[in-house]
Amino acid sequence: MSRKKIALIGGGQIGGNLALLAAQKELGDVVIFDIPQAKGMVKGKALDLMQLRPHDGHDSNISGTSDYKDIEGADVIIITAGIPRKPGMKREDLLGINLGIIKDVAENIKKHTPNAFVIVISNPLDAMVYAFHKTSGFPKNQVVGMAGALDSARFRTFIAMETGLSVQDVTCMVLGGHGDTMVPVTRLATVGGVPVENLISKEKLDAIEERTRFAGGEIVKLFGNGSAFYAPAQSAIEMAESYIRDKKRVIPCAALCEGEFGIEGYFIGVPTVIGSGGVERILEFDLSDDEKSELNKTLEAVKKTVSETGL
Ligand code: TXD
Repeated sequence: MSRKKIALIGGGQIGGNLALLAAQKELGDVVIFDIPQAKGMVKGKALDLMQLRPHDGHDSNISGTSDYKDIEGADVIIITAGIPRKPGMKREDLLGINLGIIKDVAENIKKHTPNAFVIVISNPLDAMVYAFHKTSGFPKNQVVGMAGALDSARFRTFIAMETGLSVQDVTCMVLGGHGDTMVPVTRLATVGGVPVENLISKEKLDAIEERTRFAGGEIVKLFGNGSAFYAPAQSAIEMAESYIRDKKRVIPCAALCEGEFGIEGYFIGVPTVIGSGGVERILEFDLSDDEKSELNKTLEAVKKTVSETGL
């Protein structure tokens, strides 16, 4: 059986880490695509990663290109094309520039890899994955946005840091848009099955929820130029691996809701089953009144940004 092929559209901070992680997990051969001005960078990153293989003992082929023909046959596409935030910017401020980029990328993906499973990362995420779907015309099971996996990982991290317990045993989810109105579902968070309310005070939990909502901006401020890239890359790789290995992982992802949670026609963070069929199912559950209110608030924020795409 031939190796799978993963094409990374955008070979910057996240793209480079995606290539490293995909190769180390032996998910398949990796092609890093970028614009002609960045062709040298992605060819250099690919060559550098090829030279890492003897230490890792894997044989994935890694290449860099600015020619869309080189992505043909890709099974998975991961899109980070676009600009990241600078301090003081909201993710929504990136729409003006990144929307044009995503539309161009979508046209090329439709032409060169019409059957690929597409994971969109570029911000503002919920609007960018919507724009990709509208422009490409891909079926909803073939298009998903990465955000909830990262936001939930951040939530888990802060809970583990507060309790001093293993992050491996922290389970939780963040629903909704990838923005300041995201919804950490604390009611369902546990450490080894023990509800977090039994381990952390309400005031500390409120602070953890708030830190989770603004965790991206916290790193943007520290960096001064650019945004997080290690955890975002790993988050997307978990989604890609679940597709490639048909793992049926349940991961909070921006999936197209058509009635789920009472949402119609928008990509937003919901518990998503990812397997060889791509987005195979959205798992629903009853929300408390407060959670419903928070989900409506984040949905309104998503609707506003999506409306600005004009799609
Ligand atoms: O959870 C999430 N979804 C977010 C997403 C987490 C972190 C970062 N988030 C967003 O991902 C961020 O706000 C950006 O919109 C993207 C990519 O972030 P990254 O940090 O990787 O940005 P870089 O390092 O600037 O890389 C972007 C690359 C760069 O090499 C550009 O040359 C390239 O995108 N680029 C393109 N590639 C292909 N095609 C086109 N048209 C193009 N334009 C730029």
